[in-house]
Amino acid sequence: MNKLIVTGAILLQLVQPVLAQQKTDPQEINEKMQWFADAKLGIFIHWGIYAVNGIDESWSFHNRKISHADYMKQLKGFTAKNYDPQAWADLIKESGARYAVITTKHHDGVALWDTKFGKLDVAKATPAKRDLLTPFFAAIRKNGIKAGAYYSLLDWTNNNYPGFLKDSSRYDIKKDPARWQNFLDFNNGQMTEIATRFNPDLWWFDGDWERSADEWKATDVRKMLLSHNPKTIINGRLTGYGDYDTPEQNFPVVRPNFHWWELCMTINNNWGYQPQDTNWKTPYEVITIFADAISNGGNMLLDIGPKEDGTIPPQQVNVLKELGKWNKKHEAAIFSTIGGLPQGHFYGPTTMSKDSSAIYLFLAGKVSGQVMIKGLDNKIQSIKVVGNGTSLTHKIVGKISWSPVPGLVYIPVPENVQDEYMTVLEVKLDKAAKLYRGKGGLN
Ligand code: JFZ
Repeated sequence: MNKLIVTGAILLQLVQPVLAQQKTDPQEINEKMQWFADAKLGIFIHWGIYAVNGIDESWSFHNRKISHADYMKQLKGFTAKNYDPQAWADLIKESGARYAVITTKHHDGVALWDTKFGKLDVAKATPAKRDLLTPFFAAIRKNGIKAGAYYSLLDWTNNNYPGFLKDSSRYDIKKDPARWQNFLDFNNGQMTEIATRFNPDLWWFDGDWERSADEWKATDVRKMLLSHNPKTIINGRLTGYGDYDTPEQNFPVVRPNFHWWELCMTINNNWGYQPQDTNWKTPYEVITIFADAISNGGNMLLDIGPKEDGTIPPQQVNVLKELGKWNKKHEAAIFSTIGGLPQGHFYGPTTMSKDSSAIYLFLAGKVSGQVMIKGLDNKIQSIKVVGNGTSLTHKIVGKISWSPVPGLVYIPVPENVQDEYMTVLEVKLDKAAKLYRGKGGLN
């Protein structure tokens, strides 16, 4: 085989499976991760007392924008009085998401369920007066969606946690290991409650950065969660002892080197409800970012921030609904696909069927004229507009009979088949994609 030609199977292997520092049978982990790899879209929910004043979740007191005492006064205003978990689950279903992740406890230490560990939860300390998670997990699962628990390892309110305000610490854990152990017992107690009562399909840890893996006893935490549910998936923010990565700084430019990854993203600039933040991403922006993530083999976890009463801001509802319409129409090109062509073959996002015999081309905005694929060494069986069914023609340009370099594939895209956000074309090949990656000429 020409070394510059790669087949679909090899292409898959080029994506290095980077697993956490754990010894797991690769086949077992592949099986465990399959639903996540196929899911593509998750909805993240940041709901907490910070929605009362509409201020930064936890960070506002940590960064001294508000005193801790005033921050905690928000407890009195957290009512959840219009909370309709079934309506949330229906909206999430409508968005096309296959999983949802809710903040069970943020860095402020306020638990959204009635925990036996400590007094700081919405059942005991707010007018909501009840566990908000049980009905959420039930409604989400009723809709056939996987349910995840966000859990902050660090807890800036707990007196046995060393960190508090940004420039002050309560104690040195080396000098008082018993006090630190006390905190770990508290966290373990809460995590055990979550594992037993809600049995998350996914754990989304956060706040690991203040302590080391050894200090968190990360391997023990992992073991404990897997003993409750061997199939649960753990994100990478357990100081590296997770199953998949959450890339920093949002948008990867080149394909991340991990087998499984997820881009978490807000719809405006904040995770929680903040009425003054009107910097909304448009459906077009969210859809093109989503296409980019799946093109590079990742998922998107799109965040909403409900108000204290449980209503979801209309701008977020609108983005989820528009995204949902687009997802439904283009389902075949999105869910259960794999990351697409490496850069250079097509100027835009692409995905592929699992056997790589179909390539999906994502065309942003309105296309005038034609799109083009380079270096595709296959016969094309058909080209169709996804969700519309129209067959398109193509022309092979510049193929030289004696050269191994494939010709360029030009595809005219008529205006009347185009989607308002992103048009998707399905290019069916004779067999698994064979890509020419050379420099042209004789090789
Ligand atoms: C964390 C939280 O501090 C924040 O409040 C929010 O819950 C968010 C989802 O997660 O913030 C982070 C943590 C890590 C990164 C970015 C934001 N990171 O690694 O880039």
